[in-house]
Amino acid sequence: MKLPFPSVALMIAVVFGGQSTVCAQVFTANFNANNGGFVSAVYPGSTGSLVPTSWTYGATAGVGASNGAWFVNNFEADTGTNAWIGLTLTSPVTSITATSDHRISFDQRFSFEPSFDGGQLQVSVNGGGFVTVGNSAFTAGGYTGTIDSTFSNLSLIGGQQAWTGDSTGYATPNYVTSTATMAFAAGDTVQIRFLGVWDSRAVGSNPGWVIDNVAVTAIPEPEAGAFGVIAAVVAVGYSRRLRSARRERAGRS
Ligand SMILES: [Ca+2]
Ligand SMILES: [Ca+2]
Repeated sequence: MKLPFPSVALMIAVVFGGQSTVCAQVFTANFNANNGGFVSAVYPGSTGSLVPTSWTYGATAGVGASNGAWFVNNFEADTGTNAWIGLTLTSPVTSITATSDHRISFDQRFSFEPSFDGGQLQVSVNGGGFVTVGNSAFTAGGYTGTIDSTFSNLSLIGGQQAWTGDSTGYATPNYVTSTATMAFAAGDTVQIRFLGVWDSRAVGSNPGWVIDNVAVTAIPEPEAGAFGVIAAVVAVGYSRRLRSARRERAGRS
């Protein structure tokens, strides 16, 4: 192909992603009209001898203190040491309709005894065992500390990262939005649950942990609002013709 000097064929292909920019919400619960079908339970194998409090649905416990949410107050698991009690708050089963990354988000406010009591987010896929969501999955509002593994070495979550201490703005009160990203496949069934674990003696302020505005959202690919730009620069014979032109100019001078 004969190309005019300078023989640069510049091809820029700009491809705008045509995918929808609307994220598909597959589960949402703001607890304003009801408890969202969530269920409280004592974690099997809890070792404390004292009777724990329970997760409670409150019609005016949530964000802004004017709408519903789930909350749990702090308690001592035992009068001695090295005992713990876990309380779980589990969502209904949610069906996944698209194979993609999903965003799990919720608002929370907590006051746990720092480094000894704490909370985690867990997920069960297709009826399997609940697995704690690792801190690396959080893009916002991740875990705030590591639970002691010496004094509380028998705690269910000893040595693990968890939400512990007071959440940012707890006293105000403000809520922290936590967001984790996980990949699910179309046809999966998913349950999420909040696991709080308390050891003996000292406790945080009440309410100990408040959960509101839980949502699971499918993230389109590419990400909403993104567009791909593919730029290809093809320089055919540029260097050869440039050298040739230089020789021509040199010959005329
Ligand atoms: Ca609410
Ligand atoms: Ca404690």
